[in-house]
Order: sequence, then C-alpha cells, then structure tokens
Amino acid sequence: MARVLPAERDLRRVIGDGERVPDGEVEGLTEADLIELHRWLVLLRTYDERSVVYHSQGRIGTYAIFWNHEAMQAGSVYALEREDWIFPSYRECAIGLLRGLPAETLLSWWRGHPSGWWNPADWNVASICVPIGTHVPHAAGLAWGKKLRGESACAIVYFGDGATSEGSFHEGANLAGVMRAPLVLFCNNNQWAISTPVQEQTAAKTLADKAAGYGMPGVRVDGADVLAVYEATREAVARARAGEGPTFIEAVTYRSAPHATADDPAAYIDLARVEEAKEHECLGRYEAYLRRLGLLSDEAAEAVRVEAAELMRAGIAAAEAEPPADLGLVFSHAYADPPASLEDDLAELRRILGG
Ligand SMILES: Cc1ncc(C[n+]2csc(CCOP(=O)(O)OP(=O)(O)O)c2C)c(N)n1
Ligand SMILES: [Mg+2]
Repeated sequence: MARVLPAERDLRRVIGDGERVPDGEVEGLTEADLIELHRWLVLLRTYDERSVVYHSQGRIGTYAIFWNHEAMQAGSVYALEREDWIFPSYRECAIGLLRGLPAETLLSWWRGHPSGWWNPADWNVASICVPIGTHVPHAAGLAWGKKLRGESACAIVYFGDGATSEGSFHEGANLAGVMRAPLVLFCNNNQWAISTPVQEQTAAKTLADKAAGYGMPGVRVDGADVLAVYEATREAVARARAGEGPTFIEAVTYRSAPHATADDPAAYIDLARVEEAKEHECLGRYEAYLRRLGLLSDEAAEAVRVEAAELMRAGIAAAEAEPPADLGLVFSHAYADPPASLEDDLAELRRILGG
C-alpha cells in the first residue's frame, strides 16, 4: 500500500469498497440516471482507449490520455443543464460527446483537420484549451455575462493541478469571486503536471485552500467516484444559480496513464502507486457499485461497450474520409494583409506537399 499523500486525505465519497466502506447514495438520482451515468463513463473510456490505439497506428496525432479521469468529467457534466457552458482543457477533449458532439469531429481535431472545429454556441462547449489555464478568465467572463443578462445558465471550467500556478487561473478565479459569477472551477488534481508532482506545485496544504483567497467555497472530492463528483457539482451549480457565486471543486485522483502519448512516466512516477490507482479506477468502481445494487448485468455492460465501440469505429472512418484540408489554412486568419514572405512560404509548401 503506497503512502497516502495530503492531496488524498478527507475526500468526499459516495461509492464504498464492497467490504469495509459502505455504499452511500445520492438523493434524487433514479435508477435510469445511474444507468445513464454508466453509459457516459463507458463512452469516455472507449473514446480514450481507442484514441491511444489510433495514435499508435498513426491515425491521430499526439494524444492527451484521460484514462481514469472519466468520473470527473461524466459526474460533473451530469449535474449541468444543456444551457450551461463547458470550458474543457485538453484533458477533457472528449467531454463534448456527452452533449452529442460527434466523435468524428473530436477525432478530426486530433488529426489536425479543420473539420475538427465546431461552433461553441451549437453545443455550449468551448473549444479545447491547450494553453494551461487561459480559458479560466474566458469562462469567468461568460458566466458573469449570463448573470448580467439575467439568464439562469452557469459555466464550468476544467483545468489541472498545475494550472493553479498560472496567472490566468488566479485572474479568472478572482474576477468570478468579485463578480459573484455563476461559475464552477473544476480542478482535476491528478497530482502531476507532466513530471512535476503536486507537492512541488504549491505550498498550500490542499488546492481547495486556494478558494478561500477568492471568497468562494473549496470542496474536495474523490475524483474516481462519479457519484461524489456529481453531488459536489450539483451543489456548486445550485449555488451558482441562486446568485451565490463561484465554487472551486478539487477532484483528486492519481494520474495512472502517461501525461500524453509522447511521455514516458517511468522516468519519474511511482509505478507501484500507478498500479494501485489502476486497481481502483473509476469505471470498475462504478460497475461494482451498480452490480451490488443489482443494476448491471454482464449482458447490459457488454451492450454499452459495443455501442461505444461502434460510435468510435464510425467516427474514425468518417474522420479519415474527410478530404485533406487546403494548405492555405495554415497561413490564413493570422493577417488581414499577409506579408509577401508568407505567400512564398505557402507556395513552397504546396510545391513540397502538393495541393
Ligand atoms: C501556458 C502553458 N505553459 C506550459 C504548457 C506546457 N504544458 C502542457 S501540459 C502541462 C502540465 C499541466 O498540468 P496540469 O495543469 O496538472 O494538467 P494535467 O495535464 O495533469 O491534466 C504543461 C506545463 C502549456 N500547454 N501552456
Ligand atoms: Mg495534473
């Protein structure tokens, strides 16, 4: 048993372990809700596992794996209404699937193809943010705007433990606090920012402690417990809609996959700790919970997996059937009047690559 880090103490949990720790339940969730949440988890898990395979086959580019982060994403989105806005980071790249965004679009994004772009207003899902934390002020601004217009919608913004060291995180959190913006700041604390451990990221005892500095509550949950995440987010959303302002949620897990397909964590991570995290990964834990309640059979689980696998198969086929994008796109949208040197570069690119 690995050492329990401060990050992992006193976390809110609903799902027990089938032995010593009893199962709890979340008021208001029906059996149909519990089963739908399972479908969402499987959808995300399948997207992630297939993407790693597609990357190794050279069919998508470098990919940021989110294996064992699915409970944070599914649990929190389940607490939202369709009118609420989602601001994902690269770690939540596939979260739009939960709103019906096609797998083809997301896979095209990872193929670097313009058919991977979408209009955020069609899904209330902002574009995937790769710069760390720069979307936090965007989300704060959108949420504040909703409040100024007297609308009931709120926003949720996802970022990692490392992002809490970025200026834009602090600017966004401060603005949301001062304006009492209806915003949920959702921190995926997977305890690593690539190779920097959370203990070297902050001198604070917990990341949730940072919330106090912005006058908002900081809540800590087990990030591999989809029901605890759902319940904490539901409370944060209720606060937001009631005009009580933002909430910071710190959802704790342990990154049990490489940072991305270009990373070799064996160079820095505690591999025994990774194995332990894998043993308690969020989908398996939730399936065991559903089975204890008599809500999941082998056949039902298999049917959900087959449905998700089919969605991915169709998605990658459609993404690969897209005609190549015009090379001129590499240079457009940067200048109203492009300098001549760019024209020369484009001509050279066309000569080398054709098209
Ligand atoms: C502004 C900025 N600086 C640096 C990077 C390079 N970078 C990519 S991922 C990453 C670590 C982020 O860690 P964390 O916020 O914990 O998120 P996680 O990847 O663990 O989900 C860094 C520093 C970046 N993308 N953007
Ligand atoms: Mg991290």
